Amino acid sequence: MGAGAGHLVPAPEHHLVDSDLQRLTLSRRHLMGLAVSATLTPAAAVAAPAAGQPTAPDNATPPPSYGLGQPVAAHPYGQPSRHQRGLERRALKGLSPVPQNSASFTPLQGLFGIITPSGLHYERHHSGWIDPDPRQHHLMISGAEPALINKPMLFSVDDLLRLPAVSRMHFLECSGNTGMERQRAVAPTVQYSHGLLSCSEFTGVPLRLLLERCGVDFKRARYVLAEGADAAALTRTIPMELVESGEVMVAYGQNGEYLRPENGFPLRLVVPGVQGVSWVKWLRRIEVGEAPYNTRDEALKYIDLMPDGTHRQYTSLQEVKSVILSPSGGQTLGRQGFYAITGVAWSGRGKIRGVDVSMDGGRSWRSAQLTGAVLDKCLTRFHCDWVWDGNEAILQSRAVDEGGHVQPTHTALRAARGTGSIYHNNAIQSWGVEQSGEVRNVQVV
Ligand SMILES: Nc1nc2c(c(=O)[nH]1)N[C@H]1C(S)=C(S)[C@@H](COP(=O)(O)O)O[C@H]1N2
Ligand SMILES: [Mo]
Repeated sequence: MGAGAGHLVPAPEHHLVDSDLQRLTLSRRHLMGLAVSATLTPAAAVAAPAAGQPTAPDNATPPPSYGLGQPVAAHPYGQPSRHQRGLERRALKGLSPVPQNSASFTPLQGLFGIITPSGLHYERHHSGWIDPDPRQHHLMISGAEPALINKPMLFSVDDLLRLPAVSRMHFLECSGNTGMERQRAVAPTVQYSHGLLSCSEFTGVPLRLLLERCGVDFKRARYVLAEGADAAALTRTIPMELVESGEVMVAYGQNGEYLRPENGFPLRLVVPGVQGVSWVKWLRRIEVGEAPYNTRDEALKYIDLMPDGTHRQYTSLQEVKSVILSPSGGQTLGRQGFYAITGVAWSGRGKIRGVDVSMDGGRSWRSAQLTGAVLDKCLTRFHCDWVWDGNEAILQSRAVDEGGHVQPTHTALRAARGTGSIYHNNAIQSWGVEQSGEVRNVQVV
């Protein structure tokens, strides 16, 4: 399968395999046309032909259908096109010896806009995913001491569904995302470098509302402990200010339907802007207390070793960050000419103010266009036009949020945090474009 003129060849996992092509009973000419569009990667889709290039006859549109298509409800639950192959979450071999305590990555390089389809949301489980019966599942809200709460309560999922709901779009990022890239460029594709990142519309009940119903003493109870129903009994402390802001939500909905079991069905905590581990899945218990809980998941893990030998604990915000998704690692530029560089930016502190893009490894910058919605603690899509002259280039993006926080270089991040921690790497990502058109993960220091 050749690259169309001016087109990007996607990373290997997005090629149709030969046996797929053989099953298509079309003429070779149509096959060629299909093969290019059939990969359905954004890379192939967004790269416009070089200006003034006539459309190649090989890309001619196939004739329309003259017969009937498939009947309605052939798939009661719709599926992606059979031509969209390879757009899957993927696990890294060797990341963990146990697949129940591991992670799978979202294929960011293949997504449009800002929403992650639920079936492609990344996964991070500490003891495997479970699928609790929503008729049995409950959320218990109690106090570390009886005096902190007037009326401890047990909510069924039905109880929660009857309360006024809110729906909000937010990104969810594991604090270990890009952790492998702390020292040097490792991951071959953006799926593996940045794919512990997804974005959904979540629907649920603000936790503040539930705590108010329980008569929590907000003066004394300044912390909340959230616990999951999985065997890991994952527990995290959430500061009460976040709950009082109204942003923290007990969610049951994701992208218009119930949460997927992998993502916490029937209930999960949504803590916008905060690292993934605090978004407790299969949420079964909330306790209010006067002090942070210092649980296993916040004492032995999710701490950052600083250059002076101390640990940063309770680091929770996901700082301003961005990444170019196309062109990105593993893809190949087919020929010199026009490319629409595109990617996503996000900040746990609020909205994205702007994104700059560099084609020369950070020597000069151009401002990208923010396209689509610019929402609070949500992925924001950016685009920047580029005419590749066929020479080596290093593509970078640098986001700034509404508070003026700027995404750092690796050098700046190391100066501030040293090299001992793996969490919270929000450094500028570089993609090296070679003369051959191959795009590789490189690190610019
Ligand atoms: N109960 C429970 N909640 C959990 C986890 C878990 O293993 N168990 N993993 C956490 C971590 S580390 C992350 S990054 C997110 C991942 O959410 P996702 O699997 O929906 O992407 O869930 C968090 N909540
Ligand atoms: Mo995580």
